[in-house]
Amino acid sequence: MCGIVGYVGRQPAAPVLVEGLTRLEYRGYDSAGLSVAGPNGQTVVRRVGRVRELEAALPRRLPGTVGIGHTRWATHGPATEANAHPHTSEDGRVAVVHNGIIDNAAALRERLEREGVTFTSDTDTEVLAHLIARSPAGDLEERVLEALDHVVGTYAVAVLDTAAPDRLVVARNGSPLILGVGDKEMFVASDVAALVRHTSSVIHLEDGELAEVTARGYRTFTRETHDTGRVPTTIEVADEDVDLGDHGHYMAKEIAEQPETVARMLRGRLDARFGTARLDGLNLTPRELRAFRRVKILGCGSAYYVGELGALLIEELARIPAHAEAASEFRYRNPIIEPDTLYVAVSQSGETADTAFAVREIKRKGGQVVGLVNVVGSTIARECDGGIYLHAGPEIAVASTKALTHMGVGFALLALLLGRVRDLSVADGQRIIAGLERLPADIAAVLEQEDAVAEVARELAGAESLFFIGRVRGFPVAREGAQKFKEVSYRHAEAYQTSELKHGPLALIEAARPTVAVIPDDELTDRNLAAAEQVMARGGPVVAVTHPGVRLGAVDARRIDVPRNETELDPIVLMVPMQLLALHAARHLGLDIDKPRNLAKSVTVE
Ligand code: HGA
Repeated sequence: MCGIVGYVGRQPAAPVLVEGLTRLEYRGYDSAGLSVAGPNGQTVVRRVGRVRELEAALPRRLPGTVGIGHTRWATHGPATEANAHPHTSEDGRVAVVHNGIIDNAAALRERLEREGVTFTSDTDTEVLAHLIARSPAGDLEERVLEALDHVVGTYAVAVLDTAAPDRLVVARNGSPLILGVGDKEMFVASDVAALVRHTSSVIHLEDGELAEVTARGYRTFTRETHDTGRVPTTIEVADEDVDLGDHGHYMAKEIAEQPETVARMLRGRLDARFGTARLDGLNLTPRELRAFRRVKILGCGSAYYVGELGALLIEELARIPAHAEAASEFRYRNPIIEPDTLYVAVSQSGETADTAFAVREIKRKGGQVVGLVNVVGSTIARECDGGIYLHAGPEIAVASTKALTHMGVGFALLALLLGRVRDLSVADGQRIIAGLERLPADIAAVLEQEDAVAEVARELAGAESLFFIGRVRGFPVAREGAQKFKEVSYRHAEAYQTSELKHGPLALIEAARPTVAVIPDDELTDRNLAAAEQVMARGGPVVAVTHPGVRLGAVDARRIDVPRNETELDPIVLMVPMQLLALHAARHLGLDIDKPRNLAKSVTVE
């Protein structure tokens, strides 16, 4: 999704903006641009394509110390230079960068055109530049406020006006925006990744909040309050967390980090004596936890699939009916919100617009919602009543890996806690805790087989189309396996319940269409083996993602073995080879692993 950076200070702004935009590249974008205010007005440069192409196009001398920059992910109008941000007013005085969608842009454009304004882009954003430039209000802060009064929609905006060249005015409504406080310099960004090199002192703006930012500091305000008096907090993201190191790709780095990050996530959260989890951030007492009669999980894409895994874990350990639904569907269907249901919103970034909307709808109807979120201080994390931070560290690759594993662990902790306030015995709780403690080593054991998995991945990369199958707890693993594979290798990959194979898709099985079958060592192994045999009998190649104890017998499959954990936790480990299959298939095909085409990291628009 789009990224915003801004700078006001003592250094030339352009290199700071370019560096910040490079840090936001992981979010996915189609074009980039920046504007720097100098003694003779501002210089706007925009390019379709990568930030390095923008950098190459910059004039050699660009000494201004105030500027804004943007990476665009088009929603209104194609990816062209004219549509790239910043957008400027007709006299070139006001420049605007914007993330989000202005819902009433068409009506505003029509009105402005009637008043004689000539538009130079197809974007919704451009109306803002004209509205601010034409506002009858006084100084820049007031003109931005006045212009935003006409606007319906979501935005994070940063505005530069050469009539007030010592400042930026920024505003947030529904899209994240953060101020970074430096020494006689200030930064603005839509994502902390763009700030970490410069400062750890940040302010997350709230919806409806604006800020005036100069080299000397900042003032935050709203339409009603002259000064909301926000004070900075300290973020813990270190510079090296967002550096690639020796890894060829962020996806590879993030997969490799998992043993360490999972161990970190578990620290302090396991109570071995009482066989339960410590999740103070949920803000729920045992009595409140006991009162829930249902759990409803909401997430999008992979977070939804891990949510399905979470629902199974909760049903198995706590015996409470639990169900996952795509938040992107839930929000559009006037959902029934029940007071005795615990709602769980799952999102890596905490900014997923569809999930955030679902959270608001639940709260509007009086429901109780907790978050499973990675990014501390993000919108969903702040709007939920409580939650479990995933502590996976920054995830840069568009295709999520470690954050999903952490979501699986988060659900296991939640299921354990819900189980222990009901009928799960201490002994069973302790068994799950021992399993959780083994997870880092089990994941490390899967990663040790990377070369062998890569070989299988190269074979699979040759197929135009594949099936991923799994049964019960194996099905979310298959769904996520197919999702990851299609996201980064662009191969058609379809997930099916193993049990449903004979009810339709078997018709498609042939030598050119391999099947990746999840076959854990559990009470369903025989059923899964029988299905794999049916695939092979029709000439379909099979890759079994399985446990060492499973005897494939007549099934002549390639096998990938993962260590056995506790049955309920096995799916978390089984997801790891799926990540490696996708990574290595994409590597073999020479694709842009960290930034798959058409996809963006945090989907902050509808
Ligand atoms: N609507 C604007 C910005 C799009 C955006 O925020 N994408 O993530 C445009 O189309 O330029």
